[in-house]
Amino acid sequence: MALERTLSIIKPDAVAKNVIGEIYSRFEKAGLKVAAAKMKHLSRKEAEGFYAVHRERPFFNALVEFMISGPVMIQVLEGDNAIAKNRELMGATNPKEADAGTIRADFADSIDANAVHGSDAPETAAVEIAYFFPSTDVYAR
Ligand code: IDP
Repeated sequence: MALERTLSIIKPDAVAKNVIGEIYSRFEKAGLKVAAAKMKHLSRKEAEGFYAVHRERPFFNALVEFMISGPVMIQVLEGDNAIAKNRELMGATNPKEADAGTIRADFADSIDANAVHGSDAPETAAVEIAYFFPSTDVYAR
């Protein structure tokens, strides 16, 4: 098993629903440790930069608007196979297709407001972690 780090974001809808603790609890029960964390209200520029790979997609503007609609909780998760494990906990992008018991099945309302973000590969995880955290703010667990 590979010890990995992944970037997780609890999106504005889930922060507004007051389920940060419930989501953290799922990370911890799955063996993922919080190695860095901060709450932040993203600027438009920050959200556009973070989702730059989706710039040409039809949902890009809606996604950026949503991500700046309120504060988000951003964390680095560390653990064995952290990237895949977090994606498993999150469930499918569209909550209607998410398996029962996943974060999106339980807390997301729509494909736009889908509660959480999680990196999808080691390369993107490294880029996304560095986007929000200087390496000195990430603590080996
Ligand atoms: P992921 O968050 O499950 O990795 P991505 O395909 O990377 O999904 O898309 C990033 C985000 O863009 C999604 O979490 C969702 O909020 C939004 N999104 C993706 N596809 C659609 C869509 O078809 N309509 C509206 N929003 C979408």
